[in-house]
Amino acid sequence: PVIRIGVVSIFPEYLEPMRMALLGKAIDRGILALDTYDLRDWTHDVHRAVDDSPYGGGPGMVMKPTVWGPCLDEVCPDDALLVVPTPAGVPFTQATAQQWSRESHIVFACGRYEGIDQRVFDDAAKRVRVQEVSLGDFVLIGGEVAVMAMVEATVRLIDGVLGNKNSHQQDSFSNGLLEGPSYTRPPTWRGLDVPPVLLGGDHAKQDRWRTEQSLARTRERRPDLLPPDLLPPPDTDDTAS
Ligand code: 6GU
Repeated sequence: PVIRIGVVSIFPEYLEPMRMALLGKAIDRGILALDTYDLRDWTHDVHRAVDDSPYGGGPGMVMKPTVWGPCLDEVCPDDALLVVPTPAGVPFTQATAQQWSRESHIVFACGRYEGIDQRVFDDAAKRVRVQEVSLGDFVLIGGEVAVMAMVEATVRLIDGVLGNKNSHQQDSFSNGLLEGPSYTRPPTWRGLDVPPVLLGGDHAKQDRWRTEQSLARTRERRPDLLPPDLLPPPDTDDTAS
């Protein structure tokens, strides 16, 4: 395969949708190899315990290093990138997806409960690259759904995965801006017209229109993405109210 992806979870069945649709086709074509692992296969006790109460007190449970350590020794070779999905991680962005799409092997370690004993990653970092990564400023129950999002964002950038080879060259974020609106037939629907510029044949004019739409949408929804010179002038009204 071009890329091998391993995912360790206590709910490996959660990951099965990754074998559908475009990612499933990438697997069928031999571009992607997807290995899922049940963390409980590395437990030692009759209860198959993966968690324990936290040192220092506090709510919830922490996942045990004595289970995670032997698991990662086995499923995460030295040349893999080890990714830990956590709301306490560095932000995952389109740039992250682009970097990961050039890796040959990524292993995701999905935590549940309040997290995984930090020594698991301090220990793994002695031999592999480790990245703790977040999807955004919200909290999921576990890492599985985050892994699915990150794998989709990454694998779709690999050559041969998308039907239209270059359809990701125009995505939101590939030029740093949000993508504007799209339209198809019919030209009028429920009293709403397709913008007339798109019905004409002037492709240069259409390109300029799309760039304007991208800028307007980005200014409205994600002003944080725009360089200061493209933002509206700051409000300098200092009138007391
Ligand atoms: Cl990557 N994992 C979890 N468990 N929660 C999250 C997240 C990741 N990103 C945002 N919330």
